[in-house]
Amino acid sequence: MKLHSFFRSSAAYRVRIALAVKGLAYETVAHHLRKEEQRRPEYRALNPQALVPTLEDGGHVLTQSLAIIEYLEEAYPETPRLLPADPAGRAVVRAMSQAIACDIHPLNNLRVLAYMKSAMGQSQEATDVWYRHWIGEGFAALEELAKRNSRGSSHCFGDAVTMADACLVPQMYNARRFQTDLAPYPTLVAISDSLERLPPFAAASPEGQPDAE
Ligand SMILES: N[C@@H](CCC(=O)N[C@@H](CS)C(=O)NCC(=O)O)C(=O)O
Repeated sequence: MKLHSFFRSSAAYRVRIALAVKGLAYETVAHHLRKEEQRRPEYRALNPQALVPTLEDGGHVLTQSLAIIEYLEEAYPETPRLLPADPAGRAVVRAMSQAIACDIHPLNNLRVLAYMKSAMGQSQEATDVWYRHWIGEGFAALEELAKRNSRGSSHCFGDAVTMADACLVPQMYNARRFQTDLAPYPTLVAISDSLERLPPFAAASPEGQPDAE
């Protein structure tokens, strides 16, 4: 398996967590996003969106982090599960994952921030305010969902690692990187702190990647 990644990409970080939890070995192919290596024609041929991650597995070329995680779940059913067994539980975990991957993250992606600065003439300060605003909106709702669904404040849902946890930790990393005030989200902070101590999450961290700076 090959994972096209960038150490600081939170979408790639989600997939790295899923691979590590499942114990699946892979090779990292790094694309430096600030150097726009993801826009090279060779990479676009693999992923027409020119975004990381992309997973290559046995002739399959897969894009979109949540789709990749669901693929791993189905293609490697003997590995630890990241979705609960019951349909309602699966729907809740998918909803929490999507609250991050579909509602927070796309508003704060590198290309969105770059567009705000270059085409819309916004300052770095204004884009930082924007960044923190959308994390705050999303985390406020997730805090409530986590309070309802976590058992013991160590996982987003129940008491086992799920796809929602693989989404929360990278988003928390971004929130901290942009100095977001996390005081209103004590449940999310407690869950993320506890998850970050687990070996698969530590192995997937940006600092542990071969392309880390
Ligand atoms: N929805 C996609 C988002 C992927 C994405 O936005 N990746 C970012 C890094 S976190 C990227 O490649 N950005 C490059 C760019 O904005 O040019 C997923 O979940 O995989």
